[in-house]
Amino acid sequence: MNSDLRPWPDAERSAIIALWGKLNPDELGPQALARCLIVYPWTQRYFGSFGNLSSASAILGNPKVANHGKTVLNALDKAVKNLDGIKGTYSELSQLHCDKLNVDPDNFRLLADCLTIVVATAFGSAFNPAVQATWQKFLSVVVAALSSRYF
Ligand code: HEG
Repeated sequence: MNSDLRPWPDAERSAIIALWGKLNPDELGPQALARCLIVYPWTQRYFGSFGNLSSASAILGNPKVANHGKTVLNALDKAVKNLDGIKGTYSELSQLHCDKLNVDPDNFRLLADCLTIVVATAFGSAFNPAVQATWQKFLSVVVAALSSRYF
């Protein structure tokens, strides 16, 4: 059942699935989270238990950051496999980030943007403007779903 606003056009659906199939979450997840913590240092406030985040190289070499980056990116698999019900798929995760972790929802967008940069770097010219448009649309739906508990 489609609980999101609009159905995905077939071309976008297949573009997301194709890109996801070529993407290595265990490699790109750590890179995306590390970038987010380096580029937007205030996001470090949620990771007080992660140890040394005192410099870019500390963040890039921090195993807890790497692990959590994997967790975050692997969680996107659920959205890719459930494109028509992303909001429902992430209702519990949204609740966790809102009620327990108290993560400011603006940060979802920041992490999504870092992820786009990491994906663009990994795919080079294959990440053409049309692919980027669809990828960012997908991430926007994910961000909206994670933010749903807040509003
Ligand atoms: Mg979140 C936990 C996914 C953005 C801070 N995050 C989690 C978990 C998942 C997840 C799957 C584990 C949940 C569990 O243990 O049940 N996070 C997730 C996604 C995205 C996201 C898919 C956005 C694409 N998270 C996000 C952002 C921040 C954040 C932007 C803060 C800037 N997440 C956060 C923290 C935890 C999680 C602090 C708990 C980490 C821990 O203590 O291990």
